[in-house]
Amino acid sequence: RFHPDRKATIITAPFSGGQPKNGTELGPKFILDAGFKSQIEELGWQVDMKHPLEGTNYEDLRTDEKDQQGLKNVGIVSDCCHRIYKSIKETAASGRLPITIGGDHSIGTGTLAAMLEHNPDTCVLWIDAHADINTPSTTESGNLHGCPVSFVMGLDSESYPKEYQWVPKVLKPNRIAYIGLRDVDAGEKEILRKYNIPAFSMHHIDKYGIGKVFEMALDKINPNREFPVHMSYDVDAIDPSFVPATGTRVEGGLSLREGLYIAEAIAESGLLSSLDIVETNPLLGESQQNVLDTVGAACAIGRCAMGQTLL
Ligand code: HAR
Ligand code: MN
Ligand code: MN
Ligand code: MN
Repeated sequence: RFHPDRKATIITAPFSGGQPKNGTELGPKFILDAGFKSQIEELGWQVDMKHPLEGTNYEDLRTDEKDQQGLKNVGIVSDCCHRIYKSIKETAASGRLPITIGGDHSIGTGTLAAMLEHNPDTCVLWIDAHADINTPSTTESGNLHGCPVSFVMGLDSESYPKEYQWVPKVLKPNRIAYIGLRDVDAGEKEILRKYNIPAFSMHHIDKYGIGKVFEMALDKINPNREFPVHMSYDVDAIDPSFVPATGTRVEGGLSLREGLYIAEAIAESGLLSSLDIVETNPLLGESQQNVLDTVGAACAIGRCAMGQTLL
């Protein structure tokens, strides 16, 4: 069991430069205002905080323009990821469990890079409606929150912009598994097939049930249950009826219980070594209740992953 001494650090990543909608940068504030830190403390964790993006003004710099390569906001995304990366590396080196609160999923490049450098045995559970494994050559949108996995895997690396040169290519395709997929681009499907990356879609969850799918995913990347697990949790994995305030809603997602089960199961495994909770966008709810539901789900994911339902 990793982190028996129960020390964690909440790392805020108020960032929206990996996608085009205002508001994702407000995720950390809403989640913290909902009492997230004390909720984790009540579970017996000693919790401190880091704000590696303090003093930046990325929101003013974000544009909808694509560069010559078809990518948007490469400079600010790379800079943001580098700050997150350094902060998480320090946190992990000090023996604490990093909980990174986004912000859009482009920050995943920073968290994956840090955790895999910290411990190259780390394996990754990516919980998402999307695979986020586009490369600069395959992305249609140019939104970098659709690309964080590919950079750390070094896919298509001759196409990387110079700003991304710092990223260590540390993730092997047999060390990541997906759960919750239902909106995967054609180019991404090709990558998943080519590298034989374990990917469990909503179809698999209907077919086998979430309990079985969770075990199947770990069997692929961590068969002896010996390696630490980084869980990167995009709240859009959960159905938009429960999690409406997020930027890329896709119908037919996880029930709230299935979504929380995944977090509970990783807690039960004792293997969690770091956690991202991303893509909460408090400006996108159609009502105050929509925002409360989404922020509430984000907090619940965190509490479950940190052991709330363990008896
Ligand atoms: N695949 C699409 C793209 O590359 C959309 C993926 C991004 N959406 C997310 N990430 N919320 O999980 O643009
Ligand atoms: Mn392009
Ligand atoms: Mn995502
Ligand atoms: Mn997503």
